[in-house]
Amino acid sequence: MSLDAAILKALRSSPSRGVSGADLSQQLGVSRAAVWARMEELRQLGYDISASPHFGYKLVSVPDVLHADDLLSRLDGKQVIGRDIHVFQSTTSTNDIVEKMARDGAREGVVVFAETQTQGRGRLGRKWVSPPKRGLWFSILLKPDLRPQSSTQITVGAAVALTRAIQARTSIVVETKWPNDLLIDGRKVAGILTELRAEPDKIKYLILGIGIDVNVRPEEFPEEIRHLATSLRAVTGHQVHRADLAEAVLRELDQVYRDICREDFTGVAQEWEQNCSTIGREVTVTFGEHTIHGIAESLDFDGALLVRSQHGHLERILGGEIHVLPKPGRSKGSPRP
Ligand code: BT5
Repeated sequence: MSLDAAILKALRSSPSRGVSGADLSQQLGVSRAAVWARMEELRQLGYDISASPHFGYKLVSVPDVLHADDLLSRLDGKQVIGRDIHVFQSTTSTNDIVEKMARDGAREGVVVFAETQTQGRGRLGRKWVSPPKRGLWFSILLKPDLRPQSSTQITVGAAVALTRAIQARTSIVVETKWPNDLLIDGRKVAGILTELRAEPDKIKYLILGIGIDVNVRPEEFPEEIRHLATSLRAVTGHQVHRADLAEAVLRELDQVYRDICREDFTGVAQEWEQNCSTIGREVTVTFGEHTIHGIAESLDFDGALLVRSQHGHLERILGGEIHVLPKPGRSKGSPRP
């Protein structure tokens, strides 16, 4: 852990009493002058750190910036997801950076955030809009011991983790749409992009890319998606602290990932089904030229969506475009019962 991360961790562990320069210097094995110099640097970055002869140093407030040392200092050091964190001011796509790290042999669990992306992407070559400093745009390298067909478990697990973290930090209950959308009142607030390198029966590595619209203002979405997208700020009416949310998201992702690696996907699937706007609904699934129409019944053991087709067959859906049809209701002119 870097010196900045160790200092922030020590300050967080004693929020009311503060920590003296002498204690910090002893704890961290550096001089008091070195501690003082790091405090100055952190203040330059916007961290409000008070200092008094009586109480020592105290962390008063944290800026709304993403800072790798700050994020690392919030985690317990035993987690897989977030054992190494990088923050870029701008990238093409965080998935590209992680892909390169994976090819260079990085360990699983590394997380790359960017304050903005110039070529953020969704599935099937679609664009992902990433306005600077308004969201959490990040990717994680994972090496799960799963068959490629089961990678949907990771996407579904990520949706569960995001749902928990968003609810904990904002009290908003988001809906999930299989496999990768998080919605509020039918508008998309987050998306998940899972990209893999695999051998026929084993995942070599998987890149989990996540975009959360935290403080995006409606006018910052391009016109063509304004009616489809929303942000946590737009819904709550106030700014949401991105580093606090990032901390909650990383903790929940780590928890869910451990469950999946322990082959305990059932609990994750049940939680997903509770928040899901797809199960029980009439859906159309399109793969290229091919379309299936039916009722989404449940999730299979590996995360596939089970759809009962018009012809009564149970179809396992692992990809494609899913469209949830509106619930049947009375049309305007229909008589009241
Ligand atoms: C997704 O694709 O929802 C996956 C999005 C993953 C984004 C993250 S950000 C970090 C990492 N690095 C990347 O380059 N990507 C990942 P899909 O289901 O294909 O949805 C894409 C569609 O969502 C677009 O065609 C737009 O209609 C809409 N969209 C684009 N930007 C959006 C935004 N910021 N918020 C809500 N909707 C958006």
